[in-house]
Amino acid sequence: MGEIVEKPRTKVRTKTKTKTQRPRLHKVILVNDDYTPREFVVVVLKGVFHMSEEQAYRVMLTAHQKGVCVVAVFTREIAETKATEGTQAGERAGFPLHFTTEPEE
Ligand code: TYC
Repeated sequence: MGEIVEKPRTKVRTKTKTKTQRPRLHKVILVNDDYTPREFVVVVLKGVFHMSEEQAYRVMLTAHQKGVCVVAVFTREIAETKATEGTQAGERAGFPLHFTTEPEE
């Protein structure tokens, strides 16, 4: 009588699985304009993005014909740095050359 019996308790454990997220990639986009010389665009693409003459020429021509061209994809930080480097190379030479970035879907 009056004996206290403790129920054995089942411990509920919440497992926390830590999944390593792959960083979202961002596109560097070359934007066409009417003033930057084609050869200058090619030089910048080769210098900043380490492209061959042929690759750089193709990307330049695509931007020239379509208005924009995806140059490469990187993590956000690197994409932004590369876009700034390309845009600044144009600025230094007095051209309105412009690169932007955009996150990939
Ligand atoms: N449209 C420029 C010209 O005719 C060449 C050019 C191509 C400029 C691509 C910018 O992103 C560009 N001189």
